Amino acid sequence: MTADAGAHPIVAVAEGRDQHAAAVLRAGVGEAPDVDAMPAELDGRLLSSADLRPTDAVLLDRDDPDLTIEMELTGSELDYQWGINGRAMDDPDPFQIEEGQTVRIVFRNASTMWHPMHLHGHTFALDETGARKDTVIVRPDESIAVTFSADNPGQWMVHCHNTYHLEAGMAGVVSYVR
Ligand SMILES: [Cu+2]
Repeated sequence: MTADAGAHPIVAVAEGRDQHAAAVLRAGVGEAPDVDAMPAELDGRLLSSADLRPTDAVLLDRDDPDLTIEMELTGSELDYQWGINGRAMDDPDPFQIEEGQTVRIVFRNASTMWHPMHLHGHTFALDETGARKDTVIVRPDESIAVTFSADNPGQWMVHCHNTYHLEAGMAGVVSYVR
C-alpha cells in the first residue's frame, strides 16, 4: 500500500465480541485520530460465506462424494483439552483418503467455542453454496459440510486455526494412502 501523508487509524475488530485493537500509522505530519476512530469501511455490511458463489472454473460436483469423514470438534475451555473426535494432534491414526476421491468432511462443533477449521493442501467447496475456501468457521452446535477433490497426495494437517486450540490438540492428519 501507499499511505497518504497524515496519521491513519489501523483497526482490528474482534469477531463475535464487541472489542477492537487499534494503532496509528503515521506518514508525515498530521493530527493523530481519536482513540475510538473507526475507519468508515468497517461500517459496511459484513460479507458472509453465504454471499459467495463459485465461478464455473472452480465449481465442484459435490452431490455424490466417494467418502464422508465426520469430524466432531471436541473439548472444553474448562480443562482446555481440544481435539477432533476426542483425539488430540499427537494421535497416530490419520484420516485416510485416496487420490482421485471426492471427499466430504462434516465438521460438527460439539463445544461452546468457535472453531475456524482449516485444511492444508486443498481448497474445499462449502456444500451449501459451492464457494471455495480453505478455512471455515464452525459455530457452537453447528454442523458444516465441505467437499474437496483429493488431487494433491501427501500428509495434510486439518486443524483449528485458533492457534491456542491447535496447540491444545485440535488437529489431525488427512493422509493419502494411495
Ligand atoms: Cu478452535
